[in-house]
Amino acid sequence: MDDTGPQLYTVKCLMVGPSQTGKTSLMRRFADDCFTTSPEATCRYGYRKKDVSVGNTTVRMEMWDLSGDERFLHMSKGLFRQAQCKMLVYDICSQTSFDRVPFWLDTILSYHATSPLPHPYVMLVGNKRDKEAGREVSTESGAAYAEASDILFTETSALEDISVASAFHSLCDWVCRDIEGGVVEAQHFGPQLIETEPALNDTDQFGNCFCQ
Ligand SMILES: Nc1nc2c(ncn2[C@@H]2O[C@H](COP(=O)(O)OP(=O)(O)O)[C@@H](O)[C@H]2O)c(=O)[nH]1
Ligand SMILES: [Mg+2]
Repeated sequence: MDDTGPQLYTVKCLMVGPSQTGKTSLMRRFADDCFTTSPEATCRYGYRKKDVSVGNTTVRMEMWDLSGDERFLHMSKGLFRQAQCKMLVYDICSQTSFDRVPFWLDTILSYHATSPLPHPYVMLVGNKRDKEAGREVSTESGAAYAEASDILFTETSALEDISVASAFHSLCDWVCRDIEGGVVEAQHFGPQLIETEPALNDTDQFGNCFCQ
């Protein structure tokens, strides 16, 4: 029995991917258990947090929701560097959004190149699974891409609350498994990070609000 009591890790999870795929909706469904048909467009980023239990461990998941507008990606360097996990979201009813997945994964990997972590901890998410009639991307295509890229995969519906919590939980499980297995040092998820906001560098300052 561990006499230090329950562990508490902080995991920052970046919501990335093209616009209109449901990043904000997934975050809100998970954190607030709500859904709106017309969420406000994401200006630069949004933020939520939620505690997740993994065995005797509590993971405080901080979700940072990025704008999907690729033109403003360079403003989010600090968030890419600090977030240990990423949820890469496309819309199963939009082949165009799936076609941008490699771009977003390359971006994640380029920031990960200088990270001390062994993995970029990415979950590929095909959202809007409730709209089967409009499906343009097969489940097999999503799964095959994820397997070839060594990342997790699931399909979700923020609208109908399908597999949303389990997607976030899977990322937490992956991190906790790696900490327990000695694959990654716990200090990267340490309690000292609790309540901290990302230290934004010069290019990360708000300035204008880039709504899309
Ligand atoms: N049918 C359906 N619509 C969704 C789902 N998730 C999001 N939407 C809708 O898709 C649009 C874009 O969602 P939003 O969360 O703003 O996407 P973001 O730009 O990636 O943050 C909004 O009209 C949402 O109501 C879903 O799971 N199913
Ligand atoms: Mg958004």
